[in-house]
Amino acid sequence: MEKLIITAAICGAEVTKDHNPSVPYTVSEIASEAYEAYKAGASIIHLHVREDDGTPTQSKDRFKACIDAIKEKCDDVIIQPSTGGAVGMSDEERLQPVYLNPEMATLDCGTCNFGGDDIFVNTENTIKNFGKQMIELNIKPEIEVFDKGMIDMALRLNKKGFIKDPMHFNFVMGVNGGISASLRDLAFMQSSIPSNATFTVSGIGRHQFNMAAMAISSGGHVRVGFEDNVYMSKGNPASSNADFVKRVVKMANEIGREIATPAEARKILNLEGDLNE
Ligand code: KMH
Ligand code: ZN
Repeated sequence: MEKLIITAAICGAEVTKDHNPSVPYTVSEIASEAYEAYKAGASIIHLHVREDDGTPTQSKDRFKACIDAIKEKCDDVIIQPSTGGAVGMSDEERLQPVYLNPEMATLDCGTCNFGGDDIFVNTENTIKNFGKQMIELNIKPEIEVFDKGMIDMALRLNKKGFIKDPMHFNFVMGVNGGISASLRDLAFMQSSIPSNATFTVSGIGRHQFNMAAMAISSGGHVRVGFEDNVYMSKGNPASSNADFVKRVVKMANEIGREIATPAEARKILNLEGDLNE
């Protein structure tokens, strides 16, 4: 099996310090959480940014400040800004970090209920527009899918030239409104992507570690972090994103799957050179 790429989703847009006081907001908190996760074994930082008071923002300047601060501590880590932002943001707002020319960025491939009255909206035209911009800017999309139909959308847009091969997916499993977090559904998702595609699994909430175990043993990659979960176990809050990463490293070590460095992750994900060649 190829080495395991661990992505740390260090703060997300919806989780707050009320959920866990260690959720980072400020530039220095974000840089420090990213660095600790990197030292623990994460090769990708999935990045959302906040104002100092915790308000989610897609401001290009704030992304630049956070990316610069992370790169100062660990310049080889892969930074993957979110283009999902927070529920309710406009497409223009959401797209801002791609103009900083990151190596990767997320490309959410469908609309999903997000609990209560929240709907995370991604119309077909939004996805096409985001995909096109990423091709023009030579950014590798991490295709975020919250349900199986979103894989089918990505495959259609791949055929139409809005997403390049080889595709890299993130199966987000266990969102209230998306596909459930189960072995059956992971097998369904995995068998629905092309054989040259790679995938990461993000298990939401209490599903984080059991889905990580399934991803590790099925040849997938793993995302963990406060964006997806704030607890190590029921009632036991994590003290940092690095806690989650360390546990995934331990799980992988136990079954003999090695951890990818950022350089190895770049090879596995085909990030080097011109993605359009
Ligand atoms: N915060 C969600 C609305 C992404 O990063 O691309 C969207 C999200 C997906 O987290
Ligand atoms: Zn995100």
